[in-house]
Amino acid sequence: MFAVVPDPIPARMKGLNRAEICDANFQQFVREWAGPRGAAPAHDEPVLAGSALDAQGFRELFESQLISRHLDLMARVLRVQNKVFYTIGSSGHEGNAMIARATRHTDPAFLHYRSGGFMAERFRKLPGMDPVMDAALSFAASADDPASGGRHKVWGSKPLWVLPQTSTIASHLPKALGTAMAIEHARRIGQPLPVPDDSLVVCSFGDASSNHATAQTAFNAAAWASYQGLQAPVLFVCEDNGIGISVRTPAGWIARNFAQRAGLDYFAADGLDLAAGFGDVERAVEHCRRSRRPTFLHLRTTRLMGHAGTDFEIEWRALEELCAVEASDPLLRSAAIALESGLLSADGILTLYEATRARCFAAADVADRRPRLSSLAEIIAPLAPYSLDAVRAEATRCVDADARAAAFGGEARLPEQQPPRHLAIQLNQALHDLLLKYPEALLFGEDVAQKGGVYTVTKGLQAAFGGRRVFNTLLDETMILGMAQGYANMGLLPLPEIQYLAYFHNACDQIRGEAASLQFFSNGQYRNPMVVRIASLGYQRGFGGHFHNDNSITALRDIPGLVIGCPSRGDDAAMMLRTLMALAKVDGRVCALLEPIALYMTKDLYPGDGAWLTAYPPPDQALTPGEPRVYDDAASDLLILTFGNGVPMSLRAAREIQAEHGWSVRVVDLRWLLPLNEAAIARHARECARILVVDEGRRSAGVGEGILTAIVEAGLGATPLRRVVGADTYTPLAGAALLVIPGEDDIVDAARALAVT
Ligand SMILES: Cc1ncc(C[n+]2csc(CCOP(=O)(O)OP(=O)(O)O)c2C)c(N)n1
Ligand SMILES: [Mg+2]
Repeated sequence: MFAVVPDPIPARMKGLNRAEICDANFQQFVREWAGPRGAAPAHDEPVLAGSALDAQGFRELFESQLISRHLDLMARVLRVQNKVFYTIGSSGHEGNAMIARATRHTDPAFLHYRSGGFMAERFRKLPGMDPVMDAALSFAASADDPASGGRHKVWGSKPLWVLPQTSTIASHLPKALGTAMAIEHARRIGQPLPVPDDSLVVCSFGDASSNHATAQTAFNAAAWASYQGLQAPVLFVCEDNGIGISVRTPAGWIARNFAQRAGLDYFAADGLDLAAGFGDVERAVEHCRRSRRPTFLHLRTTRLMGHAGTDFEIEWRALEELCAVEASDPLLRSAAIALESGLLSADGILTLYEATRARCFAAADVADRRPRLSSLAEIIAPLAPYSLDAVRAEATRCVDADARAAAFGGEARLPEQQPPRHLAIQLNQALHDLLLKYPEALLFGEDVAQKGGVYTVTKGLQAAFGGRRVFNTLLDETMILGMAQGYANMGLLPLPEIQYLAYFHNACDQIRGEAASLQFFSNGQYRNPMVVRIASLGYQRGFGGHFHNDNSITALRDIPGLVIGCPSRGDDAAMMLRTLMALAKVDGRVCALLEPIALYMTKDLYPGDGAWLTAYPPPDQALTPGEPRVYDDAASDLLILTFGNGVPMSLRAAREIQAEHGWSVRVVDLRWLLPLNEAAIARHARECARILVVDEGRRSAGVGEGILTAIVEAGLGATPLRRVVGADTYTPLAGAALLVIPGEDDIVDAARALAVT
């Protein structure tokens, strides 16, 4: 504790704004300093005897702390004037500036929301940048905010390798670890890195957040990696202020939980005291950089002014406790170091303090007068970039023909020279082609390597491309998707596999909150392209129950910016994969390929006809995103709009319907489920007399709702139409499964209902 807790606490202090109290405390503390005063050390001498921090370093860190503090104070004042829109501050955490000082600006950083000190210090690493102005623009949600373009208050910077984080907690740990793994991995496969080879990754978070499943996932995976000797130079920085909003972290919990954790090398540093803490911070950083091992730095901090501006701690916390916390303000300690060392006089400190305040308010004033986001088009511009021509060119770009022939074992063994095959084989061959085409592509997931996946889709790929490009991960979907983001951040092109759709759901946030949001929150400056393959949907005969037959894609369907493709046959799957890879490569898009499990091995439309086997499309063929496949474009009595398993079912049902009613039936396989091609849906709907929507998903919030909406919004709601859709239930085991998802009979019945409409 550096300041004295008033005793007794005057009643008037109860009504005061705690930010004002911290502000006043600092000034009073400096003015009333009566402690020792040394002869000022030279700039390269220790700031205090025995400190690893020299005077120059201390001075700069202190300035960074002051910048951070005054940004907080400014935000509290201007929030009520509607000039600032975010008040989660860094006060009490300013010591994290030491991490920035001890690392490089090319060490990718994924930061806690209390990183004002870190940012101010990292800004020193490149000339001509102004941390105050950048932060002020972000606080003001100005469209000129260099980090997010005014979309969110984030700590982020492209030139400084700070990938923007909003204020969800823990969700960034998996990708931080993934980025660290990628730094090592890229070298092993001979791919260039966008940062120096010996970079480490900084990842900070709060004490309460360390308990979160997503954080624990990353700690476990880091330990899992280091246990096997896999290098992962990530510096986890736990900024321990002892509390999460209002929930106390039990005293000693962080040390108890992490100090002895195998595979995580634990360091502790005092983040409240620059002179004492810096040496320990440096040691942790150097250990991580040199050993390339996951390192856990436990940084002591405190939390001043409540969780955010809306948190009136005085209403739920004892005043004595608040005063005690305020007395541990790290800025008081820094002022004491400055005074005690003789480096700065009281007047010097107060002048610097006021000058920093003025600088922050001046920047805020400028920021307030800058434009804000003013149109939807502007807001969503970076969300879903789509360069049609470039994507098409990339999707159909071929590798050298001789090299390709050699890779497949000779001209005669090229997949397009083979007889028609089923979906699983064509996916496998397409993946083979894509791993050839993109040397930076990595394929990974559970069981994908030697076994070749549960359904053999990835069989032989590890043998062909080696264990560095095709490999098994630990059994953890959150980490699989975190690794994908990390690899993408380092310039690789990940093809993660999620073994079953049901298991995507427990890792959904990695796509929803993180991967798909990166271009949005970085104003298109950062991107994490990937193609996530997910074995999906129902109708597996004799296998599995709900979790192997999950038919709901709703959780994916509303993720902004995500592209979802769902092929129903092998040739489409191959061409779709090429397009998705091109979307990832060219536009940085996050893409999902839903592979209908029940169609993997399907060979026939009718028993023995082989009609569901397809020729392998040569590598210069791809799909245009959104483009459906139409079966009998000339038919107009009945339109069936469907996808996935619904396609062969509808084609079979169409034959019965034709026989029964004499109708010509047009079956449209939408193939692309996000975004839905509403124009194509409307076109086909307009051209046909009746409409059936066959959606194997659930009744509520399924794709069918989107299709119907497109029809109605196109003014075609008067057309006789019906939806054939799964029930709102989980899928039961065995034959009972077929009672909850649509069957051919249901389609035929629905057509009958249309006939009497
Ligand atoms: C996944 C998630 N759950 C809940 C929240 C709401 N929330 C924001 S900060 C916070 C407490 C975090 O405490 P800690 O990790 O100790 O960080 P501190 O704020 O103390 O620095 C909570 C519960 C959130 N942002 N994200
Ligand atoms: Mg905390």
